Amino acid sequence: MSEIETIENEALGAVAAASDLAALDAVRVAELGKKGRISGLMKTLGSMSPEERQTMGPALNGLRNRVQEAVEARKAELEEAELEKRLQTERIDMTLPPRAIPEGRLHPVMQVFEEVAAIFGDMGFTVAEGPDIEDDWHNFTALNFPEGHPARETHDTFFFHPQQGAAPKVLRTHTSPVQVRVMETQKPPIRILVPGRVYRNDWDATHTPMFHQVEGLVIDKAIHMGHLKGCLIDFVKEFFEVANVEARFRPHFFPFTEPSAEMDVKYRKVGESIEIGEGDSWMEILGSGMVHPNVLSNCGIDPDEYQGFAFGMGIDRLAMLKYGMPDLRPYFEADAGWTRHYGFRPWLSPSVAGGLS
Ligand code: 2NM
Repeated sequence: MSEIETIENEALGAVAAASDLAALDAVRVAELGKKGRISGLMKTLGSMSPEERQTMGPALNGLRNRVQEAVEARKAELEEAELEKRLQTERIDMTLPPRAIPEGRLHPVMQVFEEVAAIFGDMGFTVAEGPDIEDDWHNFTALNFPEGHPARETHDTFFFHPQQGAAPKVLRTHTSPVQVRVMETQKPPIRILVPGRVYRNDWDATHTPMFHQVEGLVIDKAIHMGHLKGCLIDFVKEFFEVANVEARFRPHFFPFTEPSAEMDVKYRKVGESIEIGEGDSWMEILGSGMVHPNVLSNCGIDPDEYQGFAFGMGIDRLAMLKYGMPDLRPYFEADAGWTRHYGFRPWLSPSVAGGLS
């Protein structure tokens, strides 16, 4: 047997014997690699006589090609076997029940949005929304904050860089601009509820620069303070799930309502927790009033034909009160432990008839 035949038998034997891809690659390197045996033989062609090269050249090329083909074929075989093995061992039985999977929770603020919307929804309100970035008209001027009026300063407004000639855009400081947009485009009767994020440049133990509000607006021909009181007292009873709520309406000032009133409710402390409705102390929970005639005319509604009431409340503190959360700061820290503890199961939509929480 010639040397070439011996090498070929040995090489093909080693290829056939390789039992996995790593072993096969070791054979390939030993024979065909830069320093491999067959590659070494190929290098000797240069120093042969032309006659010798004429026979050895094709012989060595043939050897190299046959070994290369054997390696490729074996590689395909081993890869196929490896895939088959993985398909067997990694097979999943889709009929098995799932293992415990991590479950997302609804943030208490979103839960309270849904609860408030359910209560007012039952009274015939629909939810309206609008942009977080507002212009000066919708956030201030239309709402009876005159230009240069000190009431504008009390809002700690975040301003955008002004565009040429125009008053700077703002991050809305309340959701009232949405009421303006609705009044500008819809004919009364209007009965809307406006939940949303609002922004003020204020950051301490009880204030965050972004917080959540719900405001409401009712406009019709003969709406009066009695409707305002009845509606809001009913709301507080439903929200805190108590039969009795003692409330008082205390005169206040807002540029967009006249008269304006803050609503206080009685409460008592029981140990660490707070019970709303009755007790020996008053707590302020929302602001309200009869929509100012200037606001109505600014929005294209005739104040001699229509009037209405509006109200607004901070949702973050309401959520703390209802669900006994002692601290506002974890609201925005995305701590999974906190959300597991205080969060709500998604998809269980609150309703007045079916239960709020
Ligand atoms: C409040 C308190 C009182 C209010 C007024 C209006 C509008 F657009 F109709 F003029 N929207 N919201 C309002 C009234 C908001 O928040 C404490």
